Amino acid sequence: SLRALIFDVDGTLADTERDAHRVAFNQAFAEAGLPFSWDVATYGDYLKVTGGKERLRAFLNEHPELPQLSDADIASIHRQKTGYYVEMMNAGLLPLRPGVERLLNAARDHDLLLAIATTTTPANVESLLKSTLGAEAPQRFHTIGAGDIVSHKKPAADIYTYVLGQLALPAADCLAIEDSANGLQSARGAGLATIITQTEHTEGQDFSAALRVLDHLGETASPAHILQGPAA
Ligand code: XBP
Ligand code: MG
Repeated sequence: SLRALIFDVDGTLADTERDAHRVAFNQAFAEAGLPFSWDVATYGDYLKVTGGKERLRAFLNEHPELPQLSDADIASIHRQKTGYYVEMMNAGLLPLRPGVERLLNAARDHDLLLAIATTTTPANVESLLKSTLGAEAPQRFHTIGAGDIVSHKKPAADIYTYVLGQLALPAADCLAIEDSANGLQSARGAGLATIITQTEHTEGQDFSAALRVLDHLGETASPAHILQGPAA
C-alpha cells in the first residue's frame, strides 16, 4: 500500500528552470567575465544534461571555440550561481506549481511520508521550500536527497535508490512525481511508479513508462486521484 510520495523539485514543485536557474547561471557567467550567456532555447536544449556543473561542462565540450574551464573554475562559477539562485528564492518571487501545496497537505492527512529526489543543490531546495511553504517546510520531508550526494545524477536511478534506502521502504510502497524523461527514467530505474506533470521544457518527451501524464497537479488531478498511487 502507498506509504510515501517522492517529489522531484525542478519543473515539478516549481517552474524553476527558465526564470531562476537560467538567470542565475547567466549572472554567474557575467560576474566571471565569461563571453557567453544562455538564452531560453539554448538552456532548454541543455536541460538534456542534469546538474548545473555537468550542464556547463557539456555546453563547453560542444563549443570548443569558447574559453574552456577547469573543474575548479566550473565549481566556483557554480557556487556563485547557487548564491544568486538562493537570493532569488529568498526574495519570494517563484510560486509552487498548481496543486502542489494541496497534494502535500493531502499526503499529510493520509499519513504518507514525503521525500525529495533531485539533481539540484541542497541549498536550492531548502530556499525554495522555505520561501513558498514557510521556515518549517523542509522538516515536513523525511528525506531530502539532492545534488552531489550520489555520484551519478538522473537519468541514473541512484538518487531514487538512495531516497528509498533512507525511507526504508520498498519501491512498491512509494510514488514518484516528476516532470521530465530524465527524471522518469531515474525513478523507473529504482522501480517506482511515476506520475508526470509536464512543463514547457518537457512536453512531448517520451513518457510511455509513466503511470499517468498530467499538465499539472491542479484541477484535473484531485489528491484522491493522485493518492490512488501505484495500485491504480
Ligand atoms: C534539475 C536539474 C538541475 C538544475 C540546476 O533536474 O537539472 O541541474 O537545472 O541545479 P531534475 P544545480 O529536475 O531532473 O532533478 O545547478 O544546483 O545543479
Ligand atoms: Mg525535474
